Amino acid sequence: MTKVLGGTSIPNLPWQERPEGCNDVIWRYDANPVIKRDHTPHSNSIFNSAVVPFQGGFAGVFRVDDKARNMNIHAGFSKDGYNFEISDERIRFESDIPEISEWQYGYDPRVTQIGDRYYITWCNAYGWKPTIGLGYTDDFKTFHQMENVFLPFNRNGVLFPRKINGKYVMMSRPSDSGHTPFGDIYISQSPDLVYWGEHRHVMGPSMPWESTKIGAGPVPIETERGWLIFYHGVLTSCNGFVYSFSAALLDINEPWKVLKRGREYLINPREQYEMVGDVPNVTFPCTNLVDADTGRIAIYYGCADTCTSLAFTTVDAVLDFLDHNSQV
Ligand code: BMA
Repeated sequence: MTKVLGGTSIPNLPWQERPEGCNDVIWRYDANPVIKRDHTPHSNSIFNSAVVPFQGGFAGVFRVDDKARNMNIHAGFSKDGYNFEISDERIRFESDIPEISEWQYGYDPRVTQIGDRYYITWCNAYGWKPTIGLGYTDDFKTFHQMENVFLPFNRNGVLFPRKINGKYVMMSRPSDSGHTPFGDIYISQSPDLVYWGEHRHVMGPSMPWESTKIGAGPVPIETERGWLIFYHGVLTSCNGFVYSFSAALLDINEPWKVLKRGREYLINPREQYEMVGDVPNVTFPCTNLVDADTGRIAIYYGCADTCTSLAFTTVDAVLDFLDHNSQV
């Protein structure tokens, strides 16, 4: 088994064995979606959300669009990773920076644990324009907002789970004000989570399934072979965008160097709950929980901008796929 570095044991990781006769690298939970759109009294949809192990169970930050169609992020908890209690109120960040902390909208959170602290990155409106917001919590009750990471326009900010060469490292996807028709993954580095620079290009659109734009997905998984990441890719069809996802392996010390990258998607919209919803044909991963003991991975992904689903794989299954199906 390929070693997962810096990870933790998650004995209660949500898990189902690969169904008999299924050869897929990633397979879906048979009772998807795990979080339905009307999970809280005022939710229109709950999708693209982040879950982490917390106090023997799980906690998370969830993208909740309400019935007025405001886009917000909410805290939630779960004992088993399947049944969630999600607040019907948005997170209200405490902050010493009034210019930054006036809430406008926020979406697509990721949560990265570094030490005992949980950092939240999300697409945060500043001047009603999207950029990367950054905050932290120690208990998922009180949340603190820090400086925005970048100027608008940017989305899909994902923080690595440790410093690399003494610096914090974040992936992001510079974009425009709309439903951006382009997008590459970049890396930026920071000594203090406030000042970001030393930007590096990681990768851009390539194969047909990801030919319009790509963006980082969940928090990178550190393995003895490199950083394993899942990322989404978008194809423009005659009927609009199609969001699928695949995997890549990045160099452990210079993560802007791509060692392997999937030629094919691993999950694409094909189940009813992925093809039908507020935005049809979207599978959008924001979480990968990894049990360091077994290499099992549980992926939470948004479906059709409406609900949240679960899928399963293992570190070795994804690396084996990359070994035999890499485009680089
Ligand atoms: C992106 C983001 C995601 C969304 C996707 C598909 O630009 O807004 O939150 O899932 O579009 O609508």
